[in-house]
Amino acid sequence: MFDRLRTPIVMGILNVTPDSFSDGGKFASLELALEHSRKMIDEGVDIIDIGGESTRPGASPVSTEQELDRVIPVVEGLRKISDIPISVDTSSPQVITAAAQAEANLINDVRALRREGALDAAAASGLAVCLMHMQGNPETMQINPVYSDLLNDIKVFFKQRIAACVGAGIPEERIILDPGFGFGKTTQQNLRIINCLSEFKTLGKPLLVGLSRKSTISKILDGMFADSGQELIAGSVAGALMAVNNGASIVRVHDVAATVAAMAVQKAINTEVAAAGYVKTTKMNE
Ligand code: 9MG
Repeated sequence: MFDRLRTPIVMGILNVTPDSFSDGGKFASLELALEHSRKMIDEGVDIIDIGGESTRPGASPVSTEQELDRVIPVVEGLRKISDIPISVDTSSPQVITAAAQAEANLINDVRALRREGALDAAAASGLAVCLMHMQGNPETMQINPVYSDLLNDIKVFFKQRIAACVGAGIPEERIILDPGFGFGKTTQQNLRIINCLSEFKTLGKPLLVGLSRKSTISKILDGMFADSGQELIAGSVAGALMAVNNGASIVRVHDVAATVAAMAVQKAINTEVAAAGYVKTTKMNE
């Protein structure tokens, strides 16, 4: 799936929850979702991540029927108009199976295939999987998250989930890892994860990072601007660049055009350093 793609890969977010595309009935939501997909494709997105369950802190779970109803028509509709790689953001075995039938390419599971039946459904689907680390569940995860050793705890979790996937028949090369920025982590823990992504690179899998418009970014910017809409985008793009420079292969973003442009500049600078063969020096401003 990723062979034809440049790295780093920009994954565009397509939320099909009721709060994301305001009402208007099913057809209107499908049309709006496809319109937004076309926009992201025009802006240079590499893969579109479609999700029908809000996983924001405090969010309640949705039923399987609701999720199938929201997500699968959009996957089918998008596949009809484009061969863009499609990721489906789900933890549900039924949605995994239906997504594969609708010709999705990747299952992005914030619960790392821990829900009953998800591992077997993912293995049977033949799709690539993204295993995300989350401490707790979306309803409670931000209430005082505690780790004995943040990076090591996440690494141990990854090793266990990789072993479970391989045991269920998912080949190693179909596995992507995500440390779960914002999922049961404090602001400081989130920042540490971005600084220490190389710790997870030792597991030999592509890393996905999603920090777009998350509360850690808005907390950093809090109080600096009267209206922080544009600044939240700029802050998210800066975070994505840092993640890529520290080893992320895929960034999950809302703002595709801004991220693609920023990454083009980043690539030019990084390539010049590589081509000229000198060692970068960092000088702090005095
Ligand atoms: C669905 N979703 C929301 N945030 C996410 C993140 O950071 N990573 C992944 N893989 N999925 C996410």
